[in-house]
Amino acid sequence: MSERFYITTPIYYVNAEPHIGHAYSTIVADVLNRFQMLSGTETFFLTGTDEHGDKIVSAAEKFGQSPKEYVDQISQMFRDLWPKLNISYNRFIRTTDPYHQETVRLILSLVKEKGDIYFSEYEGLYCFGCERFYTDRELEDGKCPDHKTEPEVIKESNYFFRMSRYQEWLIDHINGNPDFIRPERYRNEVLSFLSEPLEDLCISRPKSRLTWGITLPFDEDFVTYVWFDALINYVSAIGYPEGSLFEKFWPSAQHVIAKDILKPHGIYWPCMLKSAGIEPYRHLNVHGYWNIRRGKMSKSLGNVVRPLELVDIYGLDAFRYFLLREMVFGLDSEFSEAALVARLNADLANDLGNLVSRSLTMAQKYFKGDLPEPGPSEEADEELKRSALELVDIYEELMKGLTLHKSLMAIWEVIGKVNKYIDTMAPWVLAKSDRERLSTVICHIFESLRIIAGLLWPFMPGSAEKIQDQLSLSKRGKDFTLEDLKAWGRERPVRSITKAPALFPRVEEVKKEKKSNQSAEKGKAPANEGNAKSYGNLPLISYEDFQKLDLRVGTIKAAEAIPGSRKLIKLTVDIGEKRTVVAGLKDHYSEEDLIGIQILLVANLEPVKLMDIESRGMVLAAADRSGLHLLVPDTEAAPGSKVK
Ligand code: ME8
Repeated sequence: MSERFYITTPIYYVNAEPHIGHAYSTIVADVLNRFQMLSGTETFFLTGTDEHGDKIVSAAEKFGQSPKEYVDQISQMFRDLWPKLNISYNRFIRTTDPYHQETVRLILSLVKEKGDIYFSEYEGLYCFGCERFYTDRELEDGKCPDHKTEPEVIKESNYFFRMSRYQEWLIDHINGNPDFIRPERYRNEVLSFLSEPLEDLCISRPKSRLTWGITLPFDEDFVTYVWFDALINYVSAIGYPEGSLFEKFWPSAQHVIAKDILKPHGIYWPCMLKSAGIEPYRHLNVHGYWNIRRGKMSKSLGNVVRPLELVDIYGLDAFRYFLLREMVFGLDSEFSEAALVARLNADLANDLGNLVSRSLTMAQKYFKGDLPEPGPSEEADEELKRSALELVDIYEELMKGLTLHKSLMAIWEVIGKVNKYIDTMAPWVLAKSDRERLSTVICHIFESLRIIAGLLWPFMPGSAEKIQDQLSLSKRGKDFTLEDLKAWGRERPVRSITKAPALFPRVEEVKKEKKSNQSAEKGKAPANEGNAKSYGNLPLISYEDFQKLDLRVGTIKAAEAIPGSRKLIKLTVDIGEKRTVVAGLKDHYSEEDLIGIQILLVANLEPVKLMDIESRGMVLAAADRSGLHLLVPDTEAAPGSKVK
């Protein structure tokens, strides 16, 4: 194992607030980073935000802000989120940071000097969502595969990076380093892409069209293409070319990304590095998508899951555990709150939580919290010890191979074995008949738990440290290296063991508690009692008034832009009967996004004429700073179902 480890997440666009997809990549990087710490490696963990380009300008415009005001605000949302998810990064980079901009200009100059940049006129199909040109071959039914929109034809003069020059080198590099891009399916995808001639990359945008970017060092009239700018963050953040961190950490660089940005990372970036005379990164680790109801979670589809809402309800470590246990690294996963609850109750509350709690109770009850020395071992004790020690090696292999869910499965197998060992050894019987055996059994339980807690730390740092504390161990977290974990029987509790509250309350209890808190709040200031006639400035309505509203579930059958309108879309909605509804959604959703989804409709509003079209209903959506979010049933309901 190398002694250094450098891990990065994508730098996220600041055109939307963070969702669980962003949380997942960042938590994975955190887990891998913490695992390396357990291996005694010196690590560096980078994350940040990608702040230039068309997307950001249009997002800022929507809120009537300047790009700078806007990026400052959203970047801060990402920065504020990570500590709440217990992400222990070392640096947060922003592409608007002056040092980054200087490095981009330096690398552009190097690549130009090398003869790898030329000026040319180009006409191509451009997707504004992706901020890149597409070839016909890459489109699906003439549309961008990610945004499902038709790209626009753009003709302009620009600077190009001679990427084609590095095609053969890259194929050889990937073939010579089979784990350069992993898992294998993504390596194959990149190789398959490289089996066709590689086109050069357009790396500039004329300032006549876009000014929010880094000015090219060799032409004042152009800014740098956002991907050429963004990828360079991975070296600028550690002080390329001369910083000591760069020298120290770059040779061990690993990136974590999802499959949406495989091409820039698997093709553009190695070619850019090669051209600039920088060694390629070590590994590109690519994971799949979190989907919701079989569609990718995305802002434009309005189906994002916000991490902090889940953390508030279920607790941080249940959230981290669920993401890491549920997704097979590399494949897509379907997110469902019900699955999260099931895992929390079964794996965390039952298996792990109960094991810790019954062990602490026994230490208390039989030894007043002071663990004795173990007596001679029997076969069953040795077997448990073997399983726990072998787990450390198995875990190490699985973690190195990125099979994070299997590492957790291996830990849970041993948790199951310890629970079974307790049932078979029946310490409650030994307590009456054989105190020496009881000591041996309890010590084996505690040693196994010590190993389990240590291995859980990268996944659930908070809970692992709590368990280490409850076991009265002298060290916490990364101070227990894998080597330490294997030293069976060496650590002694540093103080008496006491009982502790449940680590993972079952979820019915969480919900009950939430409810009772809410009613306690209500008790303080009952909004609908006494003289209260309003919430804030809004007058209260009676239940009868509310009942006058006819709210229905509708399925959108068709969506068409209305010529001459910037905001309106004409929808055909099935609510048991077909309704035409005109809705101001164009700024937030494309027509393609809307077709097939279910919405909630106010079905008994008086018809109104908008752009000469009679609209018979109103679509419900929530509005916040980030835009509009359509309200949708959480599972499919029959069109026309009444909302109660
Ligand atoms: O692409 N499932 O930024 P971005 C899993 N700025 N992961 C997801 C996800 C989902 N549904 N949605 C997003 C960019 N992600 C560029 C990156 S890097 C030099 C520049 C995660 O904000 C995943 O890591 O669109 C994905 O690759 C990344 O967010 C895209 O983030």
